[in-house]
Amino acid sequence: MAEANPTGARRTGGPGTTEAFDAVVIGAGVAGMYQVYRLREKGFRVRGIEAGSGVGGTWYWNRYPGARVDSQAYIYQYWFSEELNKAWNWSERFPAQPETEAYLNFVADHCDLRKDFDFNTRVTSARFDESTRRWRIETDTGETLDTKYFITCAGMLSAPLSAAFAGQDSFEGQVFHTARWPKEGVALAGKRVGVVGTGATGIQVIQTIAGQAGHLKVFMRTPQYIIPMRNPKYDDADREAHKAGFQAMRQRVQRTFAGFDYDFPERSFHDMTVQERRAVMEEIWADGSLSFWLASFAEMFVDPAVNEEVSEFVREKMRERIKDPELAAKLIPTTYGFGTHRVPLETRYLEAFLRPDVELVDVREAPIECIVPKGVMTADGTVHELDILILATGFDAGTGALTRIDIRGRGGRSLKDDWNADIRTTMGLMVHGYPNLFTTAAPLAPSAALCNMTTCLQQQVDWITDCILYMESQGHRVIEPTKAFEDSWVAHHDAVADATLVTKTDSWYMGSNVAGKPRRLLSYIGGVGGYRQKCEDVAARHYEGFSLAR
Ligand code: NA7
Repeated sequence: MAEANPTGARRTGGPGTTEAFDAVVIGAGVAGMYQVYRLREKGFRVRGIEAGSGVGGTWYWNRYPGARVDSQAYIYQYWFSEELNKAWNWSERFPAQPETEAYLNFVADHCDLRKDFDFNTRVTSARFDESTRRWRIETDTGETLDTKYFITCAGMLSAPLSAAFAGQDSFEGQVFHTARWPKEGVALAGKRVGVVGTGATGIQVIQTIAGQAGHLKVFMRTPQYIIPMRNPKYDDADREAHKAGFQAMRQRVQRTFAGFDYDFPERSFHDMTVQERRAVMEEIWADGSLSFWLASFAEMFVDPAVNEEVSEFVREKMRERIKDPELAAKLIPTTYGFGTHRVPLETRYLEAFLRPDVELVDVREAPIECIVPKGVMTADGTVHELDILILATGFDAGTGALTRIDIRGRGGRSLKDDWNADIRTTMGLMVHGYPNLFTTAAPLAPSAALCNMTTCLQQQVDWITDCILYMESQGHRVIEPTKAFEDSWVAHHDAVADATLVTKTDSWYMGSNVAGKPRRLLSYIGGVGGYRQKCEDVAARHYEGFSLAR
C-alpha cells in the first residue's frame, strides 16, 4: 500500500509557521479526498489534514480481522468519474477492508491527491476570528493554518470508545480497539482472546477469529438480529455489466431511501396476506444484503405490529441455525424490534458459538465491572483470564470526531459545549454560530448513519462546493445558517424521527452508547432522495435560511 507523502516533502511551513488557504479539510477518507479534489480542480488553494499515515479514513483505521463493507462494491464507489469506475475491478460483492483501502489508494494515485494532504497530523483546535472572518486552525505538529473555509470530513464513526473500562491499564495482556488495529496484525493462535461487543464490528471479528484464537470468549450485552451475507465472487461478465450500468446507477442511488440501488417498493404490507408477505420476505432474505432491512417493508420502521412480524421472521431464521434452546435464548433478540438499530450482515456468526473453543459470556446477567491484570472481571466476581482483549465497543458517533477538537465559533462558543447540551445542525451541513464551517457525516443528515456512505458523502461535498462557488461568485465572505432556519430543520428532523421506532431503541444511532450524550436520532430518517431535494431547494433559492455577508 502506498504511504503518505512518498517524496517526503512537506508543503506547510512546519512548526511555528502560519500558512493561508482558501479551504482546509479534515480527513482523507471518502469525503475528504473528494472534497479536496473538487476544490483543487476549481482552483482553490486547499489543504487536507489527516491523522493517519495514508488515505482511506474508515478503511485506513478499521483493519481488524474480518472488516468488510456492507454495501455492494458497485455502489460503494465514487460517482464523479466514469474513468475511475472503468479502471477499477472489484473481486466480490462485499469486499474486505484491504480491497476497499486499495481502491481509495488507487483513487488517490489517479487524482494525485496525496500532495494536497498533510498526513500524521491531527487538528487540535480551530477558532473563528471575527475580526478577519477567517478560521485559525492549529495542529499537533505545531502548525497554524489560516483559512476562509473550514470543512470537516472527519467521519461519523471515527472517535473510538477505546477507554471502555476501569483498570484497562492494569491488564497484563494486550488490549486493542478494533478501530486501532495494528497494521502488522496481532498473533492470536493459541491465545485466550476476549471480544467485548457484538455490533457490526464485533460480529465480523468473532466470525473471523473463531478457530484462529486458542480460546475465544465473547462478552455480549445485547444480541443482534442478523442477515446472512451473500457474497459471490465477481467475474469479468459481472464487472462489465456493472460498468455498463454506471450512469444509470449513479442517478438511481441519489434518489432512494438509503442511497443504495434497492428501495422500498410501493406495495403495502397490509394489502398482502400473511403468506404473500412471507413469500416476499423469503425472496428478499435470499438476496443476502441490507435490502431485507432497507428495501422490504417501510412500515416496519413505524408500525409495531409490522415490525414484530418481520422481527419474528428473522428470529425464526436464527432459531433454525441454533438448535440449542439455551444458546438461542441468549443469541436471539427479543427486547427490541428488527431494524431499529444497525443490522449487520454476517457469515456463519451464529455457528461460531457452536464451536468448543468459543464461549459466550452473557454480560446482561453479570456486567463487566473492570479490567484486572489477568483479564475481565464481571459483577459476579468471576475473573475471565485472557491474553488479548479486543474492544469492539464502538464509537462516539457523529459528534465525537468534532468534539474531540477544540472548535470555537462566534463569541468563542465551543462546539463541544454546544453539542454536549443539545446536538443541532442545519441539515448536517453547517451549525449556527460557526460561520464558514461546513460539515459532512455530521448529525441530522442521512450521512450520519442511514445511508450508503459514498452516495451521501459525495452529495454533501457537491453541495458544499457549489455553496462555496456561489459565495465566491457573489463576493461573499461569510455564510452562516440563521437560528430560525436551524430551529426549523431540527424540528423537522425530530418530527420525522419521532414517528419511527428507531428512537425507541438504545444504540449509537441515538447516542445512548455514550454516557451523558444528549438523546437524539443522529441520522436524518426522511430518506436520501428527500434530503437531497431539500438541499437542492435551499441552493436554488440562493441559500435561503442562511445569512451571507460581504
Ligand atoms: P456498536 O454498534 O456501537 O457496538 C458496540 C458493541 O459493544 C455493542 O454490542 C455494545 O453493547 C458493546 N458494548 C459497549 N460497551 C459495553 C460494555 N460496557 N459492556 C458490554 N458490552 C459493551 O459499534 P460497532 O463498532 O460494532 O459498529 C459501529 C458501526 O460501524 C456499525 O453500526 C456500522 O455502521 C459500522 P450494547 O449494544 O451497548 O449493549
